[in-house]
Amino acid sequence: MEQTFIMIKPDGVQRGLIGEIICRFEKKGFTLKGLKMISVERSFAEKHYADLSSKPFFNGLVEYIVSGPVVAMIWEGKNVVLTGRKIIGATNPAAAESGTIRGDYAIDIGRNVIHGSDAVESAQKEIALWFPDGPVNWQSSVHPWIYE
Ligand code: D4T
Repeated sequence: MEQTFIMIKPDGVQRGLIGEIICRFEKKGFTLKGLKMISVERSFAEKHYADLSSKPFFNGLVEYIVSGPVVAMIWEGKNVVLTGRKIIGATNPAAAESGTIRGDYAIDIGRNVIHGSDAVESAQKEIALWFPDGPVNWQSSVHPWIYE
C-alpha cells in the first residue's frame, strides 16, 4: 500500500492545527503509520529541502522549518500521495482552493502550514530520512469498510 510523508510545519504547530490536520487525513480513511514531534537541526532541514537549494527562498525556508517543532507523519492508503496533496492544496495558499488545508488555514507561501510528498519516489526518500526505523507495523480493523 502507498505511503506518504506529511509534516506539520512550525506555524501549524504554533497555531494549534495539529488535531485538525490529523483529523482530515484520518477521517478520509488513511492510516497513520508513523508520528513524532521533533525540532530539526539546520543541516537536517537542508537535507530535506536539498532539491530547492538553488532557489532564492531556500535560506528563509530552512529558517522557517527550524524555527520550532514540527510534527512528522507517515500516512498510508490507496493513492495517498496524490490525494494527500489535494487535501493540502496548492503550494501558494492564495491559489489553494477553499476546503483544502492551505486554502482554509494559510495566507502566505512562506507560512503554508504543512508539507506533503509530491511523488511516490520522494515519499520513499522522505520517509527514510525522517523515520529511519520505518513505519509502525499495524493494520486498521476498519480496512474492509474503506476498501472494496
Ligand atoms: P512543500 O514541499 O512544503 O510541501 O511544498 P510544495 O511541495 O507544495 O512546494 P515546493 O516544494 O515547490 O516548495 C517547498 C516550500 O518552499 C516554500 N516556497 C516555495 C517559498 O517560500 N517561496 C516560493 O516561492 C516557493 C515556490 C513553500 C513550500
